[in-house]
Amino acid sequence: MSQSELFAPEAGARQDLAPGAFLLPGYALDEAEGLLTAAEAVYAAAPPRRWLTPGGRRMAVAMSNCGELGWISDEHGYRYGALDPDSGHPWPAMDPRLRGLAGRAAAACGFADFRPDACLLNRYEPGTRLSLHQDKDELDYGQPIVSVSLGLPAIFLFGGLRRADACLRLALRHGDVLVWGGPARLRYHGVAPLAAGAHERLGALRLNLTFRKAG
Ligand code: MD3
Ligand code: FE
Repeated sequence: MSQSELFAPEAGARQDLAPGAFLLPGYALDEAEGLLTAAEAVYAAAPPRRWLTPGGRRMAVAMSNCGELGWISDEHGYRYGALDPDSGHPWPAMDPRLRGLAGRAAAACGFADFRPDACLLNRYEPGTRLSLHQDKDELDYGQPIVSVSLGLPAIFLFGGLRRADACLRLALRHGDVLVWGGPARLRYHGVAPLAAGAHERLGALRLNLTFRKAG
C-alpha cells in the first residue's frame, strides 16, 4: 500500500495492520453508549484540560484520566501520577465497562489477561492534532495498549520505530478499537488535524480512550 493511500476497512473482521498491531472495526459500537456515560462521569469529576509540555507549550488535545494512574504533563516532564494535579484528588476509578472492553479487545488480539491501571481520555475538536510520538512512559513495554475511538472520524498516523519512517494513514471511526503491543508497541504514531463535522451523538468532538498498564 502506498503512503498516501487511505486505509479504510469494513466493519467486522479483525485487521492485522502490522506485527503486533490490530484494528477491530466497530468493536465498541454496541457498547458505545455505556462508554460515553462512563466518560461523562470522569469529566464531571476531572474535567478535560490541555497540559503544558516540558517545552512550555500547551497541548492541543484536552486530556483527563481514570484508573489508579493518570498521564500528566507539566514543565517538569511527562509521567503517570495517582492524583489529579488540578484537584489534588485521586483520578476517578475506572468504570468496569471501560476495563472490561479493554480486556476483551486485547484478548481478541492475543494479549491475555490485560488489566489496565490507566485510561487516558483524549478530547479533540476540529483542527486539533496530536503530533508524532512514542508511548514510552509506561513501565512494562510487554503490556499492550488498547484505544477506542468515539465521535467524529480521525486519520491516525501509524509510523515505524524511527520518527522519520513513513506513516500509514488509517481512518478511525466511532466504535473502532486499536490494539498494539509486542513488536508494534514502540511505533511512532499521531493524529492528523481533526476535520470539521457533526457526529450524531457527540457533535463536533472526537473522544479517544487509551488503556494502558502504566505501573
Ligand atoms: C501507538 N492517542 O494518547 S491512540 C496517546 O487517538 C495517543 O488520541 C491517540 O496516541 C488518539 O498517546 C492514538 C492509538 C494508537 C494506535 C496505534 C498505535 C497508538 C499506537 C501503534 C503503535 C503505537
Ligand atoms: Fe500515543
